[in-house]
Amino acid sequence: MESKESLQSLGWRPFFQSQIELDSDLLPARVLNVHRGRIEVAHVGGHEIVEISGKAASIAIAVGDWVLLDTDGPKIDRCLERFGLFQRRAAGTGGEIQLIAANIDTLFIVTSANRDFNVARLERYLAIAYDAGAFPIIVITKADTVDSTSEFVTEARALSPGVLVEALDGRSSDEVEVLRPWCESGQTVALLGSSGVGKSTLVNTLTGDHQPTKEVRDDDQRGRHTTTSRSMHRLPHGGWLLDTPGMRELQLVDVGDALDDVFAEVAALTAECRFSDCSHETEPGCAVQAAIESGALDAGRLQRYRKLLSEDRRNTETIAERRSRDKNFGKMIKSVLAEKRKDKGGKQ
Ligand SMILES: Nc1nc2c(ncn2[C@@H]2O[C@H](COP(=O)(O)OP(=O)(O)OP(=O)(O)O)[C@@H](O)[C@H]2O)c(=O)[nH]1
Ligand SMILES: [Mg+2]
Repeated sequence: MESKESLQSLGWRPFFQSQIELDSDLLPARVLNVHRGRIEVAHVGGHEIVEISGKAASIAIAVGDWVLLDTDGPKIDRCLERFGLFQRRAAGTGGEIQLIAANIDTLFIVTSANRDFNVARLERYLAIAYDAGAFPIIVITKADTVDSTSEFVTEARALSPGVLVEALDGRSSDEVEVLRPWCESGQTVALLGSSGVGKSTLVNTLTGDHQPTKEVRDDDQRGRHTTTSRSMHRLPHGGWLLDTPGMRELQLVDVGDALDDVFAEVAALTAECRFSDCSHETEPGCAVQAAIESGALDAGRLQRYRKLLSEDRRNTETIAERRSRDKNFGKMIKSVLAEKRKDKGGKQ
């Protein structure tokens, strides 16, 4: 068991404080791990494992959440509202939403200075970060393997207004130093990026830990995912770093406005089109097409924006549809039961 914690070092905020009643004797605790039937938490008294039972069984809890504990038991009383959430849709046909991580301050979007570098993927990650209320930083690893990273950096900086970009050798403690201000006490950081880009290497350099990393295959510069356990790591400066395999399956689900934050210049042009429902294809007075013709906007960027919009719509619509289907199914069951009752009543 680790030593005592302070609320500040666990990432406590006025936002969470405001959700607690004045005379509450419940204990706020940060969720470090979620297992089947139990969670691992940290609070001012230390770390402990809490069984999920009774009414808590119906509460959806993610790594990074704040819960309130009833200290005799201990039992989970409730989960505090989050300022942000990473989620995904489960694989397969069920497609329900799975919670991946909550209350993440900063997202290191990791890519490497090689064939992994892909603007469409980075734009998608940026939208996910904005939607989850996390501040994104694009980290380009393996800077030591190329003569210059300036092209990668320039391309990455052009993806969203004011986005921070750092190119570095993830194995070098000196170079990783630029990321430390985001890892100070009370800060929670998560990583997102394809397999083999060097996420665990960064975690190891930041924490001094020795998580398994994998040699990437030489032929295509890609790796296969090595990291399988979900966890929050303690950073030496007091922050928390979350390295979970679930992060790599994130999709756009109802990110809505976050796409307009990433593609701010496209969204701004859209407002200037003659028709408010302009599809930016053949309509007259289309500001987006005019910008492409004048060279002010890259046609590829518009295409990628459209693709992400339709992916978001598809995923979001399906959820809405599923909800309405569930509702209708519920109604149908009710009416069948009512019919049955009527029948019974009639026979008596
Ligand atoms: N030269 C160089 N190699 C690096 C750098 N970062 C990571 N590597 C190497 O790249 C390989 C893959 O790194 P990992 O840290 O395992 O990658 P990962 O993103 O955690 O991969 P998964 O856990 O599979 O998702 C390892 O052999 C690392 O040593 C870097 O900045 N420079
Ligand atoms: Mg890894």
